[in-house]
Amino acid sequence: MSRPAFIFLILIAASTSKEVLSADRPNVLLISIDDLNDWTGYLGGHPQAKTPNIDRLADRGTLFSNAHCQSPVCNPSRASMQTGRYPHTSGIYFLSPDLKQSPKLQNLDTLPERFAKHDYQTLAAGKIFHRQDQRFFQDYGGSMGGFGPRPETKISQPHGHPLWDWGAFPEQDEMMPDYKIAHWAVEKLNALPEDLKKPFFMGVGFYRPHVPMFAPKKWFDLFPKDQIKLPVVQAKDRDDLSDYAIALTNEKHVSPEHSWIVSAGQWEHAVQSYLASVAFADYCLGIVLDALDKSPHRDNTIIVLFSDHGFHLGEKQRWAKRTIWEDGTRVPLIVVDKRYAAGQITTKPAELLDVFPTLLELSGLPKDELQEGNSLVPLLKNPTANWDHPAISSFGKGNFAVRSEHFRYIQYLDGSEEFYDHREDPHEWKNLINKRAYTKIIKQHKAHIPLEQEDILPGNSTGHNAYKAASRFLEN
Ligand SMILES: [Ca+2]
Ligand SMILES: [Ca+2]
Repeated sequence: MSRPAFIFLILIAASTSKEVLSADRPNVLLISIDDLNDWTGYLGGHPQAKTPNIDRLADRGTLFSNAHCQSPVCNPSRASMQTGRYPHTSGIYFLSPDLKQSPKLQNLDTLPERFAKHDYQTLAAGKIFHRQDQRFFQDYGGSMGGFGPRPETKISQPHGHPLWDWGAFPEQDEMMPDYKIAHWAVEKLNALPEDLKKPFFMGVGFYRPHVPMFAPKKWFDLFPKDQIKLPVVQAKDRDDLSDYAIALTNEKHVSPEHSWIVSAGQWEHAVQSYLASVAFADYCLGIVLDALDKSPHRDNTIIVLFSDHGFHLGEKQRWAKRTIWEDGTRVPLIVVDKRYAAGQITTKPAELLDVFPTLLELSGLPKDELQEGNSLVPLLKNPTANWDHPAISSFGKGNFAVRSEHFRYIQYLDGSEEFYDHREDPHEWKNLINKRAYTKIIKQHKAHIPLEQEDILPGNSTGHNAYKAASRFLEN
């Protein structure tokens, strides 16, 4: 063959293979549920949780039952996940500043922007980022009202932050932003032709169970108040914590104090409201999954479901997020990809940070060596594969948790430490830091605390305030 003819054939082959690759690329459906802890069917965080749609998604893919956020509040968790950088790399540890204010993040692609660069159509509605999602998606359908309508007077907590309330409200599902977000996704899925010119990357971000824990009454009726099981709390659990740790996790926050919730007779009602809010968000998820299943894209769409952090409902005698204990960091994480076995559960530690490199690999996009997470594809292939990557979470510079398959190590800025053995202490009641039998394994965990930690970028947030308030327990 003459040389020009040979080159011509190569060019034809190259352009053809590029087209085939592009058409063959899987779609991505990224679903976020805000502030959802482990109160789901498979994770078993609460015995009464009703999440049939999260469960059916897990049945279709791989559930990461030991997955953790990198920060137990929305903004840093989502900024980290969407850029593939830890909070201690970006300096974004708290609810402010915005990710574009970090010199380390401002020039990076976010996850949807990376997909757009590789010829994906990107679209979303609701909350995927902490705010202003329209910056990152080609087509953003809006927040649809975000945290939703509120009654004229608060239902359950007369004082405090306006978002901190719970109870049956409003009357109809149709009035809820999450319902509208689900139906936005249905319309978009129905409008996508069978023969896509570009694969899609769709984000669907639900706002419940984030406060206000409101949902229509029928969702409350699933959990009669007189039958509510309360989280188990050990009275002297906090006696083995340092003053710094107690102050960091309990002061200067907008959530009510546990003692108030109990004395006001609101504990059962608040747990009921969270369960109802979770069940409602799960219902909205089901609306989207049904539409995908009826579409021609069912078998060529990777689905990732996650929550941005955990949530306390009385455990450790506190409420809401902002802790690096199990209740604060454990999140649902499910990856569905038809090329791997269905119904798998892996107990290996996973990080939300791993989603970015995982989706690059599953979609056949170029690997990004600067990503700080690890592709989870080896665990999709083999859920019991050797896995030497513990999950790292932080709440401000100097406050870190390292979660391995069986243990959690915590180190605070005051030098205090905690160590828990999840095989015998799932509630993290018994701090084993001084137990000689654990000395070696504690040292191995401690070695994962990052040596270099970016300073906290300035901002005004509950996290900044709590971090500052707790500093009175530091020496000097
Ligand atoms: Ca959140
Ligand atoms: Ca304890």
